[in-house]
Amino acid sequence: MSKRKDPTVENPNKDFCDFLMELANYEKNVNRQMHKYNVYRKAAGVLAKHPERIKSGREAKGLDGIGDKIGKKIDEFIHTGKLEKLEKIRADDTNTAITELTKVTGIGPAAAQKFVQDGIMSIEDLKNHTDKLNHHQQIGLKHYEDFEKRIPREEMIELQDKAFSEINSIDTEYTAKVCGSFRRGAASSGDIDILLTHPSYTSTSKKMPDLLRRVVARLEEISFVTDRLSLGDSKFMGVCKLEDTDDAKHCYRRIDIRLIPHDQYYCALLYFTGSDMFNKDMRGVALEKGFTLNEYTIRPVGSTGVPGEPLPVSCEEDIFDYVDMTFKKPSERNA
Ligand code: 8DG
Ligand code: CA
Ligand code: CA
Repeated sequence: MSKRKDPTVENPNKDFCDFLMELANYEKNVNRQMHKYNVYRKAAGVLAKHPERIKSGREAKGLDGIGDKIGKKIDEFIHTGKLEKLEKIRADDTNTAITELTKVTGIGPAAAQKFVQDGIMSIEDLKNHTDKLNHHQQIGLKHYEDFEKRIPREEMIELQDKAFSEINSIDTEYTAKVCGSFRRGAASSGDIDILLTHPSYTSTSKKMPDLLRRVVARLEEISFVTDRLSLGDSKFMGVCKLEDTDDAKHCYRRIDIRLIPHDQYYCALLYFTGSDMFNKDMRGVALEKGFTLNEYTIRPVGSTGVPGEPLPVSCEEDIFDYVDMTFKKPSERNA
């Protein structure tokens, strides 16, 4: 999951969302309390979608996903313009160091905590201790400034076109799709997420890592992919960049390519289109209706609680049909 939000959407409750996201990230990165992280994130998401300015904690509590504690924080923020809890968090050097270090791709909460124990408190400190970084973290540090920048939609389209024309020139039977926030119509994206599939590769055939490796190798040959962060049988994480010209300099961008078995393509497409909040909600609905849904399959859950065989899926609509939800276009999945 990327660490930025799309800032281009208007939001009358932005200051509330900001402090909730700051608390969310604190819970995730410093305390590793994923449940609290999700509670704050959910509340921020609900407020971000609310079309009017919230005037009290009481009013906020009327919204789905906002309880007593968050209601109180909203009141405190309205009355004092700040939050005592956040002021304390920000005043703690360890907290701020962990928060800063986890902005580097490849540095998670655990690694950040280790660095801080070794006295490495900032991005600047990391630059003086690159020997302590693994390969992924070194590349993350090298492109730290670029990776913090969002990718405008026009550039996403250029990146997509470049990648797809190469993929197609290797084998026209590949299907590739950019998902994530781009598919949801976002004006800017944190990274480029490509799903790749091929009719010869299914969940019952052997693994076919070469289908992914050939693509990565070709994209490297044309200097589109500039670094590898990791390459497995079905997932590539790396760095890409458009060619600079006299009037356009380009940033280094994060790219993920996932090779998906042909019969699992639509479950993967749904999952990797997100948003991850939308996925959580839809998985909840699926469970209520007696199905278990993940990035691979949708399966009925019998009275014993044991999932059955995967159901046939030949488009995203099929999955919505199974769980009795009206179809939502990608642009309507920005929960
Ligand atoms: P962004 O890059 O513009 O910031 O947003 P994004 O495209 O929505 O997020 P992403 O982090 O690139 O993840 C792509 C999709 O993957 C996301 O929309 C939904 C799905 N996804 C989840 N949970 C998770 C998760 O824990 N990690 C990752 N990497 N992806 C997840 O539903
Ligand atoms: Ca993305
Ligand atoms: Ca991604």
